[in-house]
Amino acid sequence: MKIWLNHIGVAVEDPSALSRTLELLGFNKTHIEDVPEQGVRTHFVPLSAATTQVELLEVTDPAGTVAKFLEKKGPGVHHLSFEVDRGTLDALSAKLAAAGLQWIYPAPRPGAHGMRVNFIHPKSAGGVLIELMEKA
Ligand code: CMX
Repeated sequence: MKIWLNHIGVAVEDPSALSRTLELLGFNKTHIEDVPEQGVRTHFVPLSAATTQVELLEVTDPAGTVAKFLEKKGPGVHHLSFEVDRGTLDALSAKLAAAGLQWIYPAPRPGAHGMRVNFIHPKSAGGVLIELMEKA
C-alpha cells in the first residue's frame, strides 16, 4: 500500500493572512471549497508540483470542530492528512482499529475534493489529529 502526505490543515481566523505570505513565497491558492459536513470553507495551496498542499480551514459553522479548536487553542496547525490508494482505506481502518487506535467516525465520510475521509483521534497519536483519505 502506498501512503503520502496530502495536506497540512491550518485553522485560521483570517484566511488572507497566511494566503498572502504563501503567495509572496510563490505558492498560489488553486481551490476553494465549502465542506458543510465539517463546518468549514477550505482553501488549498499546493506546495510544489507534488501532491502536498496547505489547507486553510475557515470556519463556516460556529458549532463545528474547527470553531471549537480556534476558541480553545487559537489559530495554527490543526491536522496532518495522509492519502492512500483508492480502495485501501477500509483495510487500513480495520488494521489500525485492531491495533487499538481510536477513529473519530465509525466509517469514512465525504470530504473536500470528493474524498472519503476519517480521522485518528489525537489521543491515539501523541496529541496530533491525523486524517486518512482516499479518492471516492
Ligand atoms: N489537534 C490536536 N488536539 C486536538 C485537536 C486537534 N486538531 N482538536 C482537539 N484536540 C484535543 C482537545 O484539546 C482535547 O485535549 P484535552 O483532553 O487535553 O483538553 C482532546 O483533543 C479531546 O478533545 P474533546 O474535547 O474530547 O473533543 P473535541 O470536541 O475538541 O473534538 C476531535 C476533538 C478530534 C474529536 C474533533 O476535532 C473531531 O471530530 N475532528 C475530526 C473532524 C475535523 O477535525 N474536521 C475538520 C477538518 C475538515 C477538513 O479538513 O475538511
